[in-house]
Amino acid sequence: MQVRAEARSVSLHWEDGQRNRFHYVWLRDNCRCDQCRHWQVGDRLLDSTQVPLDIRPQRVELKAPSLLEIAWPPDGHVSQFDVGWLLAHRPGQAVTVGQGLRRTTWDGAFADRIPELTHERVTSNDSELLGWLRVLHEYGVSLIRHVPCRLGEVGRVAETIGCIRSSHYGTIFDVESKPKPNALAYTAHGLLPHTDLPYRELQPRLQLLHCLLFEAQGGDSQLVDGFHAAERLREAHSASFDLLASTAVTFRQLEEGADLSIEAPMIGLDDDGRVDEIRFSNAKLQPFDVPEDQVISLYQAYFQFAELLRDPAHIIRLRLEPGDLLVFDNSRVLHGRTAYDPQSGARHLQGCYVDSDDLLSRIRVLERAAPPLSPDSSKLSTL
Ligand SMILES: O=C(O)CCC(=O)C(=O)O
Ligand SMILES: [Fe+2]
Ligand SMILES: [Zn+2]
Repeated sequence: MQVRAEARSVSLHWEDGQRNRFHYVWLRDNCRCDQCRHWQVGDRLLDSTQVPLDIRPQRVELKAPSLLEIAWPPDGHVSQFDVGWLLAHRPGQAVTVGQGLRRTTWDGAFADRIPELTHERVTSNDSELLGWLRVLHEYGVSLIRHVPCRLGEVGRVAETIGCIRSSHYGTIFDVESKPKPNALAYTAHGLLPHTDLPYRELQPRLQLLHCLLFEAQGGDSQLVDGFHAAERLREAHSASFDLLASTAVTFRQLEEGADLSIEAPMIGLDDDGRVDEIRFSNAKLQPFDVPEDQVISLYQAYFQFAELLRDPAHIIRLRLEPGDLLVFDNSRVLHGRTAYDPQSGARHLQGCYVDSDDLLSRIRVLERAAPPLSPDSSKLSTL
C-alpha cells in the first residue's frame, strides 16, 4: 500500500490497484483517540464543527504496515488509523447491515418450503437464533412449532429478537371474537390480506401471532409476499405500479380513545427504486382524495394490485394449530384469514410486534460471535 500526503487529503493506493482519498477534515473529525471519542461509550466527544475546513496535518506517516499516524495543528494532536478501518470506511461503503443479508421473494409454491422450526431449537442457542433471524429477514416469514400454549409466551419469543413494540392494542394483544371489538380481527369475520397498523407513521415490521386455542370451524390463515406481487404489478401494469408508489392515500383508525391517521403510498420505494414497504388494508383505507380525473386510474391500479395479492398462485394457505407461532414482516408479507364460526368452538391467538431495527441489531450482535458466513448459510436446509 502507498500513502501520499496531498494538498487536502491523504491518498491511499491499495494493493488491489484502487485508490481512495481521505480528506484531512474527515480524518481529523474521525480521530479514534480517547480524547476525541469516549473510550467506553464510543460516542464522539470532539465537536466536529470546531475542526477547520482547511485543516492540514503537521505530519503524515505510515508507522507499521497497517497504521497511519497523523499529527495535527495547533498542538500536535495525534490520530492513529488502522488501515483496515480506513478500507472499511472508503467512500461508498455503506454501514454493514449484517453479513450479506438479502431478500428473496416467493409465491404460493413456497407453501411447502415455508421456514419452519421448533421452539426448542430457536431458544436453544445463539447460533440457531441467528440462523432463524437471517432466514426471517430473507423470506419475511417463518413458522415456529411447539411453542408452549401459555399466555404471554409470544412476548417471550419476541424478546429474543428485541423490544416489543406496543400500540393502542396493548403490548400483547388477544385475537379472539370479543363482545365489543375495536378491530375486525376481534370479530369472527374473514380478513382480506392486509398489513397491520397501516395508519401509523411507523408501520410495525415484525408481527408475531401465537395460536393458543383453535377449535372453531373456519379461520384458516393466508399469507402473501407483497414484494413479489408488487414486482408482478410493475411488470404487468407499470403505470399502475408508478401510481401506487407515488400517490399518498389515507389510512385511519378511529375509535373511542384513538384517531390515528397517515397519508402514505401503498407501495413504498427505497432510494434505488426497490419496493421497501407495503401498506395495504381494504378495511382501513379512507375515501380517495385525488383530482376527479385520477379517480378511475387510482381505483384501477388498486384493483390490479389487489388481484395480484389475492391470486391463489401467490398465496400460502395454512391452518394454525395450538402451539404454532407465525412470525412475518408486516410491511412486506400480508396476512388474512377466512371467517370462522365462534359457535363451533373457541379460537384464541396472541400477537405482538417488533420493529425492524431491533431485528437488524440482534442479527449484527449475534454475528459478532458467529463464524464467517459460508455462501449458502442462509439456505433453508441449514434449519
Ligand atoms: O385471526 C387471525 O388469524 C389474524 C388476525 C389479524 O389480522 C391480526 O391479529 O392482525
Ligand atoms: Fe392483522
Ligand atoms: Zn483524537
